[in-house]
Amino acid sequence: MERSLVLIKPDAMERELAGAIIGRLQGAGLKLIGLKMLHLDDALAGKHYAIHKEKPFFKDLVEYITSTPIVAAAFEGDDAIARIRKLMGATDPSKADAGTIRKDYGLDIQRNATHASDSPENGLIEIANFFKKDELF
Ligand code: FUP
Repeated sequence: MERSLVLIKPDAMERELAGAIIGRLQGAGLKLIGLKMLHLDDALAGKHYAIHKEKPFFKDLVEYITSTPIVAAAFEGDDAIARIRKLMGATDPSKADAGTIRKDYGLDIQRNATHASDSPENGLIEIANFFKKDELF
């Protein structure tokens, strides 16, 4: 069993897509084990995107992800990391496969609707950044 953090990003929140995106993941057989709405502060945004700290887009990315409330979800399942990333599609929605969440809902490489963890290890770390133990079921 693997676990992945999924974020519904500001562009998707503004277009009321949280339910549709979570529904797609549940419909694909991923188990929802935690769910909350929150407005990230700079500290949590910086922690979540720490790996991108030196990238030229880091400042914009933190500004963007803190711009509106978002939804954070924790999902669990066999091979959950690869399955969720496949359902989401490429980072850049214009390069994402047809039928993926980012192709259908993403606007551009920054406003790409969703985040999902990229490894089982990061899934556990990212979920722990967003959820207390007693918020996971
Ligand atoms: P992903 O794992 O698909 O979310 O993509 P990355 O970890 O490579 O990038 C994390 C986030 O940085 C992306 F969701 C969007 C943002 N990003 C930019 O804003 N500009 C870029 O050129 C690359 C990534």
